[in-house]
Amino acid sequence: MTMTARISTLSAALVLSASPAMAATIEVTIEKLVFSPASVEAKIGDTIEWVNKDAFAHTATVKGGWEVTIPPKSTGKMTLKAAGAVDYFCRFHPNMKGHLDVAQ
Ligand SMILES: [Cu+2]
Repeated sequence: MTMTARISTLSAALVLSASPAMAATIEVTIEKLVFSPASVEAKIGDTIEWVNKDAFAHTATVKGGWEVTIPPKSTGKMTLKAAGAVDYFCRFHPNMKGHLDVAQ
């Protein structure tokens, strides 16, 4: 690929990511009691999909906020509706911690 082509591909990607219509689904894997990646950058309208590879249930729980249950060998989803930084944990395994940075 030429340098010019690389630059135009990059700028096209930046334009697309700036568009509110381009909502993404961001996968967070849970394996052996760990959220991975532990920290995620997302935008309002994006969906977080937790994929639980463990044989027992987990949750993504925000103190005083929302909670998503993720059954064993299954998935749980949530669409982000508010901007800001959010710390979450698993209700059953409080040492499991995750973080979302949600941009406007
Ligand atoms: Cu758990």
